[in-house]
Amino acid sequence: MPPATPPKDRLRLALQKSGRLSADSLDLLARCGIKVKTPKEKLLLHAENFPIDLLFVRDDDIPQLVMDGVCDLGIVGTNVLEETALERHTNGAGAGYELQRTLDFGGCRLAIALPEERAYATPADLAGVRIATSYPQLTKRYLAAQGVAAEVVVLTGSVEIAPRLGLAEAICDLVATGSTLEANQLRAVETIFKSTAVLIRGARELDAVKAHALELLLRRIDGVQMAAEAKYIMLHAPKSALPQIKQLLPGAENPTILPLAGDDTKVALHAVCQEAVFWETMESLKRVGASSILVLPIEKMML
Ligand code: PRT
Ligand code: ZN
Repeated sequence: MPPATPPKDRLRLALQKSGRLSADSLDLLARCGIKVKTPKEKLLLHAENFPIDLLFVRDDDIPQLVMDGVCDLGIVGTNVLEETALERHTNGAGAGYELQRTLDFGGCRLAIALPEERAYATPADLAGVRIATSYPQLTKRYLAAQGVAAEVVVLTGSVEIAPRLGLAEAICDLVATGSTLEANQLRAVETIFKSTAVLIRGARELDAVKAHALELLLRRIDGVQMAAEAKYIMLHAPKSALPQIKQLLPGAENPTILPLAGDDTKVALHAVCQEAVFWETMESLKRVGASSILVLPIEKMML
């Protein structure tokens, strides 16, 4: 069935087709209540219940698609975004975009790593070293800022094997857990960029219909992201312990206090905590007299 909204009124969002950001990007949209039929063999999918079309592409293409106005929105790592923006500046191409939201997935860092046995104290030790990377712009920017003259060798994949192949003495690559570096007997010595997935939009102004849809989408994303952190806490407490209990609740405002049937000395307390509730917090609550403590996840939130 064709979508109810005409294409010109539908937002077009570029997403990674397959890779580390794909599942989380689709999951975010699903949590925002946006339904798409998942067969991703299709390049372009229409959402069934929201005026948005999804374009599935390689992550490296996402910044261009947004900056060139082919797509209104994109979800991409800031590593790829910043590298593309720097490259376009270097080439004199426009690199306009607006950051809409920082997302809670895709976290990693771009780090310079050396063979484990190689001595390193300061960035000056990189002088004259060949550094293999898929991020030449970010690497060169870091080296320039440090005033270090090193050679940047561009590789598009498997950067971590460059030292063993004798292509370079160091690498500058993305690190998440660090296990890839460890498996290749490398150690990170400098973090040059911290990355996370973001939602961006092009610099061009949207017409009123699309602008309204974007506003709605952003509000839902905020609701999902707030809910991901937040917890609903319920407990029983002696009335006398309420001041201490309220102080222990992380990021909670105005809890609801309800009477407990058959017990005048105790009340039930319900509160939304904006931050994680750790075991340590629950243990402290118990110590000041709380009992029957329940911590529940929150699916959606609108303040
Ligand atoms: O095909 P396409 O071009 O779309 O995908 P891709 O292969 O270029 O990218 P992909 O799917 O690997 O990563 C997409 C994005 O995920 C990256 O641009 C980052 O923004 C983000 N991301 C988060 C990561 C990692 N974590 C990550 N660990 N991207 C890559 N890695 C790689 C890293 O390059 C290294 O090889 O994972 C390895 C290190 O992982 P650890 O856990 O061993 O440290
Ligand atoms: Zn890529």
